[in-house]
Amino acid sequence: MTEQTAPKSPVTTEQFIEEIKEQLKYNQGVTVEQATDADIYVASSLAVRRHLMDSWTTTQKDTVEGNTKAVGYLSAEFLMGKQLRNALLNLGMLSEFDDAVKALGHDPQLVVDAEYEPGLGNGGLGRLAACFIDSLASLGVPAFGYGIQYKYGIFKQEFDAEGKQVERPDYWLANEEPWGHIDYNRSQKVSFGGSVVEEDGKKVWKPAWSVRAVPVDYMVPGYASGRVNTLRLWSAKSYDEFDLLTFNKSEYLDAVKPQVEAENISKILYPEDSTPQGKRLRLEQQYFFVAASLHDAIRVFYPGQDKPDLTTFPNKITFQLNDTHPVIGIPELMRILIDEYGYDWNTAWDITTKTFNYTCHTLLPEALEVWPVDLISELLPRHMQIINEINDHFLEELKGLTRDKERINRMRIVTEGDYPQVRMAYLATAGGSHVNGVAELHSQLLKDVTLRDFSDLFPKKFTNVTNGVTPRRFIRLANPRLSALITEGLGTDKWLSDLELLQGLAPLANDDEFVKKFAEVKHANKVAFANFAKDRYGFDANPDTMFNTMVKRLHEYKRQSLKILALIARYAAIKNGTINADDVLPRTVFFGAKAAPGYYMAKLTIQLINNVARVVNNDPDVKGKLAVHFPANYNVRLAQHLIPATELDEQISQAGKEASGTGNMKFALNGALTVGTLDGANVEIRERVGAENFFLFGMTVDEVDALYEEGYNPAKYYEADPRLKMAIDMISNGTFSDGDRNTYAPLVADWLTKDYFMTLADFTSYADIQYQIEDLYRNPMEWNRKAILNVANTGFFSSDRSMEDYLERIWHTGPLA
Ligand code: TH1
Repeated sequence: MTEQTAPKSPVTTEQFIEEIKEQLKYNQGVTVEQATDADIYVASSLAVRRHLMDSWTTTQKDTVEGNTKAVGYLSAEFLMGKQLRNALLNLGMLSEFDDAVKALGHDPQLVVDAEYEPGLGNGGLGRLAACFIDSLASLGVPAFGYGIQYKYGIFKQEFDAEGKQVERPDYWLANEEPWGHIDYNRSQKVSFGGSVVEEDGKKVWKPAWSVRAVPVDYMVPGYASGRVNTLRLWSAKSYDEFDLLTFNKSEYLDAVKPQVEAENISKILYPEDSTPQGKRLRLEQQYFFVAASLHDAIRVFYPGQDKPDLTTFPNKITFQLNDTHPVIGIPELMRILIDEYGYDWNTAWDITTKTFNYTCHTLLPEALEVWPVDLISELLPRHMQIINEINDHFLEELKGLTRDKERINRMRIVTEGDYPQVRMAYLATAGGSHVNGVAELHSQLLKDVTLRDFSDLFPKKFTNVTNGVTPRRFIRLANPRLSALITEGLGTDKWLSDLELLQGLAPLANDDEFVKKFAEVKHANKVAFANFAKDRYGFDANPDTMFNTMVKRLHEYKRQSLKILALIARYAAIKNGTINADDVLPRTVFFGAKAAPGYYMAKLTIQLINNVARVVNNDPDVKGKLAVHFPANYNVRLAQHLIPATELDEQISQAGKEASGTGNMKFALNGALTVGTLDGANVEIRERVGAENFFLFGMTVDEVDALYEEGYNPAKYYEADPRLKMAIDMISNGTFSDGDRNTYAPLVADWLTKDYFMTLADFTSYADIQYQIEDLYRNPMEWNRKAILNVANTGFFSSDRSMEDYLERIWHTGPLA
């Protein structure tokens, strides 16, 4: 990326005040005196949006008229976070905003807080999509994000009196939302069901029902690039054509039923992360947004053309399939080309395979989507025919490549048997040009295990692009103190658009003055977080203790239970005097995690964490030594507050299970040290920051495999380490359930008999490395030197770099001229 200095504000503070006043008057219809923080928020957002408008229209025009291929990022999730401050940063208006808002008698922080965070994603996958479109705009690459404007985003998490997770609906659109622009005039018709008939020797799909996909456009402003791309999220509306036949029979409610149900398609985000929910509505959602997006791209790139030459389509736009969720786009493009535009099979297949690429984000076999043939046939009968034909052609192709019949059989896109299924990852691999994993280790395991047959026969298709995160949101906005220190240390702010410049900080790790300033920044962030936590959640966190954080979705493979077991062991050791109270390094542990509403073990783990927190925080014996806090409803906003205040980050999944992780990158870039396993992007982070600046523990992928092979017996580990035995016994005997021995029995039984993710096997090395961590922490200068080296050496993990890798290895395109 070409380095940029911070952009210059297009307005003075005085001008901006006038613009806000004008919006207050003509949009909200309130006077300055009447205006609430929320009014100021809406008015200033609308004013900021106007400043983006010119760049937005020129970017769209250049995208269509220029000869640079655009990128279409198809994703069921975009976890954007709040928009206002990001737009201000990218326009260079942060300080003008602060001053204008103050002049109008409001607190800028409260105005920014009035924005309601859209939660249109579950976790890493959705946040990655948001980072990627930010980076594409910042690089000046023409791009569209395509997804769904869910009416209800990820549920709002609360905890009840027993510490159990309660899910509340997140009706984010109940608030005035100034960023999305609904464009009824660019809507698309998406059809479902019905049957396929033969007419003049051609197959013709006669659908049973249709919905109207209405685009809601969000501007995606680049940082200092002068470019503004589009995130187009589809919302489902019904057509007002009644089924008059039914209506005449005076069954009004039956007549409107299909209309009412049509709008359900974009009503709710599925709250499962890394596990699919093979539900009909989910497939409807997938087809809905993908079909609308493909037709939209044809409309955009061939304006007003009845018979466009779609053999040029792959030169206009390349579509990235974000996991398997949009893979139904492959048969849909085939259908469009053959049925709607009359191309023959081979031409259509050539266009389609050139158009799509597929990113796989997981290794868990249960997370690879498969759809029953029966369901697809019912919902999308023409697509099922096309998928069968793709499968037939593909099997023919394979026969030309190998004589190994078993292998060919394993690679079937459509399985055989009584309940045949379509494997979407296989369809994506066959129907696109490239397949990539999201970290080196993950891409390797994809080739060696998950998609091995494919990589053996099509080795050139496979590549890696390691994930990244945007430094604008996750350093500059989240951590202004560190940002200022980095700029001071480097003597430039160009690092925000060329994050490898952070390497220039490495020598400063030996400069005691700089190290002290760095320590002061971290401490100030801890104080700020403690104040925020007190204000927002009502708990006291002592900034003079080590801040140790584990935030991510709750999943057994991520092993929050390893953390909680070690924490209980530590609690017991202090209480029983096994360790001398004076030798205990005071620590405050923060958890943040949502569990899928139907994921029983994950929800029970949440309850356990909350109750450990309750017991520990109320025990005078450990007061000042150990505290545990679990703020509810972890989201992008909380991440932006907590990450900069964290000193020790936990990335402790079982090796071979976390595809990448992106939290790990955000923490390292904000100067936290990581305790972690050799999993996902941890491997690359450790390589870059140096083994001596990373707390490594636990089994490797090979050791994990060997142990499964040998026969894993978790009870052996329970017997072998008295700390572990003590922790589990305390859970069983009711220490964290008011004496009730049954509450956590399912967790305990699982640990002692199954423990699929080998939490117990990694316990000892995890508990042992804590001594090393605490020894280092007792030497603040040494700790902070290592933290600075983490910042200095993780510039690679900018999503700008990820985008450059995609451009070079997969998309073969670049910035607009
Ligand atoms: C996550 C991966 O678990 C994580 O390791 C990775 O960093 C992130 O994607 C971004 O690449 C995934 N999220 C989902 C969500 C669904 C299905 C599969 C995955 S993998 C719904």
